[in-house]
Amino acid sequence: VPVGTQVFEEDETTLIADLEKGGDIVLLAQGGSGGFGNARFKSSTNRAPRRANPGLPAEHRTIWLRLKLIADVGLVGLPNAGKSTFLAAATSATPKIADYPFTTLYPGLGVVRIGDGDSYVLADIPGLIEGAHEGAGIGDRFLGHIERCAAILHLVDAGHDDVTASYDIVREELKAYGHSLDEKFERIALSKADTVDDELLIEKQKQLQDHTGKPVEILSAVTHQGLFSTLRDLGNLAKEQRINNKKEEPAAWTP
Ligand SMILES: Nc1nc2c(ncn2[C@@H]2O[C@H](COP(=O)(O)OP(=O)(O)OP(=O)(O)O)[C@@H](O)[C@H]2O)c(=O)[nH]1
Ligand SMILES: [Mg+2]
Repeated sequence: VPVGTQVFEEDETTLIADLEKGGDIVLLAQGGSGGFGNARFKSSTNRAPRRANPGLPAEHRTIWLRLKLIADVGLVGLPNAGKSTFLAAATSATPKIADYPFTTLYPGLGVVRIGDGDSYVLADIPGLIEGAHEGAGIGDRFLGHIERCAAILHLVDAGHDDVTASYDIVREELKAYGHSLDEKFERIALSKADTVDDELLIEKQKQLQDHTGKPVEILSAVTHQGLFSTLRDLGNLAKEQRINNKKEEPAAWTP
């Protein structure tokens, strides 16, 4: 199974195993024993034995496997915020990008390479809308993939009239989902900055900064404004977290 797979009992809630690192091994059901065929019972006095041994049955068990991607940084935002475009600009991933909501239907990953051979993994998930925790839109079913990220990059479309309202919708959904997603380190950026003129952009940046009390980056995946500094900051953060959690690097491992 891929790294990041969790194994649950048939009840879907009791966790049996959590395969977090490459090379983790767990035995879930003991295989049977093949038994012996009649040739095994052949001897000098009994050359055609009619005896055989049926062996032992294998263990049967129903389990659920749930995959949580292991990414360092997760991208969140409303549909059309430019998450997939950001992933495509930052990594060599080629997600589907289009000018309509819910272009992304499944999470996607990309590897961001920063200087000195360092790299980290960025995850793009489908957009969230108001009521996602109640199943609206694609719902919150992919938020599990963000649970293990060190940080969140929250993209707010700079073209929206009310950027603080757009921001709040996504924050509310993160909170409603639980699992401490709203307590994760969050980096905020106004995306698609090239579509708004500078004066208005600065005003929106100030609004969002005052509203959140956090710094707000100005970002354009098209002109690459703010791209590299954001990627570098997130990379440093991911590295710090990795050291804190003493998370082992996916070491050389072959199945
Ligand atoms: N001008 C400009 N357009 C952008 C930028 N980033 C994204 N877009 C456009 O915005 C639209 C939506 O971009 P996506 O990357 O598909 O948005 P998304 O957040 O992944 O959307 P969902 O997958 O639906 O949640 C596309 O038409 C992109 O070309 C940007 O920095 N500048
Ligand atoms: Mg997308």
